[in-house]
Amino acid sequence: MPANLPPEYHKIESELRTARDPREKIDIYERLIAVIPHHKGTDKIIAMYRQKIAKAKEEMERRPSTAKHGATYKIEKTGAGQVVLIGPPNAGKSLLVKVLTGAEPDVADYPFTTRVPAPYMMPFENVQVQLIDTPPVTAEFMEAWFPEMVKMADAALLVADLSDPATPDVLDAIIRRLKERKVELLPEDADVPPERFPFLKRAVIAANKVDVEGATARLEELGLLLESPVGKIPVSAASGRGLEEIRRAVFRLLHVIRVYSKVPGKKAERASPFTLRRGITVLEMARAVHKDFAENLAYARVWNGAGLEGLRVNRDYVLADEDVVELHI
Ligand SMILES: Nc1nc2c(ncn2[C@@H]2O[C@H](COP(=O)(O)OP(=O)(O)OP(=O)(O)O)[C@@H](O)[C@H]2O)c(=O)[nH]1
Ligand SMILES: [Mg+2]
Repeated sequence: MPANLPPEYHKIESELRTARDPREKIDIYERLIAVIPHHKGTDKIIAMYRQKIAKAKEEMERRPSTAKHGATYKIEKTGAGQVVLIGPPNAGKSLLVKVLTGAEPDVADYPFTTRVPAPYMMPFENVQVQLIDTPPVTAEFMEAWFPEMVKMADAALLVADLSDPATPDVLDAIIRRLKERKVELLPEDADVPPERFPFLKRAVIAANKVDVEGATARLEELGLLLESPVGKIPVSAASGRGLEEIRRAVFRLLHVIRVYSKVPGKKAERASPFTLRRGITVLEMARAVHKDFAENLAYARVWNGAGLEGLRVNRDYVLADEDVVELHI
């Protein structure tokens, strides 16, 4: 073995002692290859790690676990919408979920901490959005069920790690990987026709760890280098900076509105809004409230922040976020 291996090599190599699954090992082998100086004296060791990567990949494919788990990873939707987190190892996905939801997913300073996807509820004003914390993905590994989970979700929150200089490439690789599975990530304002729902997902990037040294420069770099048109929000799950912006952006991705129904002579029930898709009409809202309502709907009255005070509207009136509606049958 050549003696001139850099100190990082030994540090990374020590992670192999606790590495349990093949994905994790592959990640370590790759990082080792990246830090080993490439010259004649290191050809053998690099070849050895390449072989180990190939072996670990075979092992992953042999494992029946992914196929078996496919069904159990269908996470039932609750709340105003389901948003899946996507990101490389150690980016801070779980810590973000923790601070946004108040739940306790496992957070640790080693990669591949999260092993299975799990849902948590994020409060936003008077609604709840379901966030799915997920195991990491890289250019090399994306488990078969992963793109399927993205297809079922309403939107995606991509988590970037600003402590990693390779972040633009890492993200582009993940985005490309999803594209190979026909899933495309779009900016927040994109319209998605219903028949394309599984394949087009609105997304936003949480550029995490803005608190670390050099993060500002990396954020700028991300803006310049990233091929994807998806918007970026600087955030620190550790310090709390940018969390409110993330909450708002996640809600906006869903393209839903909150509508309050009101009984004549009474106040609107602001604590329990109906969450409905953008562009919905009074008639469609009536149908969502109760199917008998829709059949017998005569007209509605609308109150909103823009000055409508009980204006009488017909069934084709298009509702907006925070409209108060009184249905008359
Ligand atoms: N400085 C700093 N550290 C952070 C921030 N967010 C997360 N971390 C740290 O980064 C490490 C990884 O955090 P996790 O939340 O476990 O990352 P993850 O993306 O869920 O990792 P995997 O589950 O392995 O994919 C932990 O040591 C966190 O404390 C941040 O905003 N700033
Ligand atoms: Mg995690």
